[in-house]
Amino acid sequence: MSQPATETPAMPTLGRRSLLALAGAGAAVGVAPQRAGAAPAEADGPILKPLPSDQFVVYGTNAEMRWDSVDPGRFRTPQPRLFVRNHTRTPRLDPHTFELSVFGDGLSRPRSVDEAVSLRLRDLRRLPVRHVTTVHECTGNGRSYFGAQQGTPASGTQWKLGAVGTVTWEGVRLADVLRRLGISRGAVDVMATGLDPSYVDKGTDYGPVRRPIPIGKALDDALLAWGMNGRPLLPDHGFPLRLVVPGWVGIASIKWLGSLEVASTELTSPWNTKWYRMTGPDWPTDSPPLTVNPVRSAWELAEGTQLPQRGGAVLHGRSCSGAGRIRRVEVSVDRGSRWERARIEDHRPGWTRWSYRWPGAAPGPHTLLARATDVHGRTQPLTARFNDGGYFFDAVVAHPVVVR
Ligand SMILES: Nc1nc2c(c(=O)[nH]1)N[C@H]1C(S)=C(S)[C@@H](COP(=O)(O)O)O[C@H]1N2
Ligand SMILES: [Mo]
Repeated sequence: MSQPATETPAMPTLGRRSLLALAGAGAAVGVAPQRAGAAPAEADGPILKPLPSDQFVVYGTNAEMRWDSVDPGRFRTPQPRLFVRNHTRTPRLDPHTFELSVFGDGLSRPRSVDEAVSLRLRDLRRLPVRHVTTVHECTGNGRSYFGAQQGTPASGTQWKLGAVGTVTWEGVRLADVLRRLGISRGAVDVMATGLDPSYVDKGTDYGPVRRPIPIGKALDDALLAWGMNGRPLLPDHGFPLRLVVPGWVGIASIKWLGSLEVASTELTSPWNTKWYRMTGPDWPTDSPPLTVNPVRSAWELAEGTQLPQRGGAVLHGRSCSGAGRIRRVEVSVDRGSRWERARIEDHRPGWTRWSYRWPGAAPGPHTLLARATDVHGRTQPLTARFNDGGYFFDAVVAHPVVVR
């Protein structure tokens, strides 16, 4: 696809079988959710796609995109270049036997796990197909700057700013699936559970990666996606099916989606009680689970890039917000005394590319600052509020350059 259509409904062509499956009747009912569909092959690493060192920085089971490898002319992040965040490892799943189980007491006809409706990919593909462009970003993006810039390191993957991308997903609206199955008026939460191996940390087995979202978000714009940028999902990004929760913390978008529980009560998992909430001395003990991503900005430059004494070079960067588009980007080359407007290059869903004409400077070390503001007036502070998990580092990052 050449243009990122935000919403491209195709004609609904519901065959009889899928109507039956999506109505929860007939042979599709009564199959219990299956745990991990395939054991990882011995030789597999935690990430299956190639991670060339000029494009990625690898941290164990995770890998971030190098901003200096981004092509300024390309709006979307190619799937092979998108960051990967795996709690354990990428499973190899068979799309032909793949089934998504849907159950819970929030369905209009409540179903136990044993009575779950099983949906095949072909059942889902009969619903209206949507293409949605989103910024896909990890909650911990920028975490390393809690230490590097604020002197208060937070434990967890020491991402710089590359745990983000903009992609166009292909799939069906979760609302279309749930409405056809029938949801009760009392539905509260939808728990999405992955088929990757259980997450074990310091001797504790937390079970499979899973996190609930409120029914309102589920019915608003959540997608069940099988494609990215016109291709099937790569295994690392959730093949054959993942949840996509636009604008929200990356953890909400559960990969390798094995089951959905629609519940009439609030659901919890360690991923919304223990992690992905603000905790620490500065936060109340009952801080809610994190949802909408903050505003962040990055330069498409390596740290320590050489810039010319004489001005004129055009520098590029991108900014994004989980809440909507970016309205304004300001740049400072004098550590924040003066801010100038960057030139905004995109007015479409996803992140915003911008450019700035380097004015030139005396030889020596210098710092570039970029600060974005979204359409809701949310902007980037100079200091991010510390939290134990190192989430939501949204402060302006001081990008070092050298003039010679
Ligand atoms: N099943 C499962 N889903 C998951 C994860 C995971 O480890 N397992 N990681 C989450 C996190 S923390 C993020 S940021 C995104 C990363 O998606 P990506 O690897 O496709 O970029 O997936 C989320 N969904
Ligand atoms: Mo994440």
